[in-house]
Amino acid sequence: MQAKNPEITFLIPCLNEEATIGLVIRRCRALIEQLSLQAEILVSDNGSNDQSAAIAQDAGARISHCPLRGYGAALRHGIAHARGQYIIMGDADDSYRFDEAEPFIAALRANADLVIGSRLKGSIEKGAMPALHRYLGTPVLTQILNTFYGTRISDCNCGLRGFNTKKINAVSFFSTGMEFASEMLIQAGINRWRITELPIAYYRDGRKNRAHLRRWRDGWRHLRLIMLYSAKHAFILPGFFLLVVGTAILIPLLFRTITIAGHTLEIHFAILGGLLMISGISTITMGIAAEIFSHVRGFHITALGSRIAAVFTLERGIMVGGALLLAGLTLDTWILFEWINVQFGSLDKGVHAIAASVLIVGGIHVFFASFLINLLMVGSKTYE
Ligand SMILES: Nc1nc2c(ncn2[C@@H]2O[C@H](COP(=O)(O)OP(=O)(O)O)[C@@H](O)[C@H]2O)c(=O)[nH]1
Ligand SMILES: [Mg+2]
Repeated sequence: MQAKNPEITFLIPCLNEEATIGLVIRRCRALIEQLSLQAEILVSDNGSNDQSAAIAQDAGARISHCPLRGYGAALRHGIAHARGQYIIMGDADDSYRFDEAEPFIAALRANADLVIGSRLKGSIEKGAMPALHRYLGTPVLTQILNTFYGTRISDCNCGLRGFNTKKINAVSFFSTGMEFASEMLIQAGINRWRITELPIAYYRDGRKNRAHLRRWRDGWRHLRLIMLYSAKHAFILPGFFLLVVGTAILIPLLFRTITIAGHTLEIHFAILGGLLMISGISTITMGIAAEIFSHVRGFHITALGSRIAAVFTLERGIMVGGALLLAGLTLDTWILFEWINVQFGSLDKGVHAIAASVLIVGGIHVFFASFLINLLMVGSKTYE
């Protein structure tokens, strides 16, 4: 059954699935026979303490033992040990049917880098997927992934996938849990893989014990990974948003009194606007630091990160910080002269003083942040 130079590796991550693993392997074998495939069946066993490994072996699979816990760890281990030119992966709980995977093979042969199933565009057996996952969790995570990484899929958590072994081995992954499912799509998006989506049928799993997935913990792990890979969406865009909103509040107040529905906006709004501007500046600099860190460590290279790394130097950072500081001090000096003009009497320049403070504090922040960013670049090609 196990071909020497397989075209396809059927990869099954498995942790205590003795109720179903045999059946899942038989489905692979049925497809292999039906299509006369040169294939191997590889079970990446994650330290099962039931009969899973023995059953898998008897059913004709090759077993590789993954020492590290977690769905991602099991899959990465399996990918590293796969001999096939293409890999088709699916759960050991019989919720995906390998014997329906022929279109996956066709798509891989037609040069797709990644083929992913869609349960939402296909069919879902009653009771197979909780409503919360189907109508909220999966669509929301999918939408975020599509927006951040330019993919165009409909079911980011689908566990029936196929990929080109060379392509997947050319990128490095670090996640060990369920969030590996997202990391693969993030890499596919960043590296512009050719992705094919196929509607599939999803079935109730055949196991008696409860699912490994823990919805809130795992949902959060997906989300934080999606943020981690995109400094643009996690820092830079929110930072600009804060800066723009803060500016839109503070600047008009410098020039005139603003009245909304008979209420005059007092200095409190200027304070809010100013503080939003400072948090915007600080969030943007964190984003620049994150992009540069990711870039120089080769964690992930984005077009924006490359551009920032090419433009940023410590001296430029110092100049921007210094310019802000100088502008703030100039404005404060002007306020001081105005105060002298009224013989240190009462002066209605509170909003201007806030604007001056924003420039000074923002300048100090940029100044010191530049040294930190510079430190992150030490040892990289872009460091001068
Ligand atoms: N969660 C989890 N799943 C693992 C692990 N190792 C292997 N698996 C397998 O990964 C697959 C997916 O797990 P499952 O609980 O069905 O997740 P769900 O389908 O997303 O609810 C199953 O075949 C598990 O046996 C592990 O350490 N943790
Ligand atoms: Mg499952």
